[in-house]
Amino acid sequence: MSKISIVLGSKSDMPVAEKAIGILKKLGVAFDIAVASAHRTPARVEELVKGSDADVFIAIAGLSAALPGVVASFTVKPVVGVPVSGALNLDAILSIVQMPPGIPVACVGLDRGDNAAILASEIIAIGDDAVRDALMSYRKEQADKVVADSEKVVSDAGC
Ligand code: RP5
Repeated sequence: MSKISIVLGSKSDMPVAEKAIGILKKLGVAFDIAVASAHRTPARVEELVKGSDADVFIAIAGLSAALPGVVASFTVKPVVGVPVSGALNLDAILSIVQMPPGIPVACVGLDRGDNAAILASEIIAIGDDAVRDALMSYRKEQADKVVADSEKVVSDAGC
């Protein structure tokens, strides 16, 4: 059973999805992944979302990024949208951020598949101690790296 379902608007969004996959594997959160376009295969999006046993969706899309909103239209489970960079960048960001009232989606930064996976895992962690512990360990790992980086900077500067 998947806790998180990742939906990509196109196979070309895979580099962003890889960031999410890396985090979910690190945290030990079960996930599934599929390509389903809001514009090219709307019926497939509906089928995937309505048939999913996941608790949270991550929807990754670029350009006129309707996918997160369309996923949200078929479920009351949380949806985290990831805008994918392209020629303009603001197009995808605004398409996700500016959802009309009533059907919200969360939006992380441009290409931030990693943050989408962390946010989705934090939602799962509300009712899952193992995921909460994995998130706490990851936070500590990041803090330890900052301290180690600082020590290296000081050492390299010869102070
Ligand atoms: C969006 O259009 C996809 O999410 C992708 O980011 C973008 C380009 O898609 P392809 O033409 O590469 O399939 O729907």
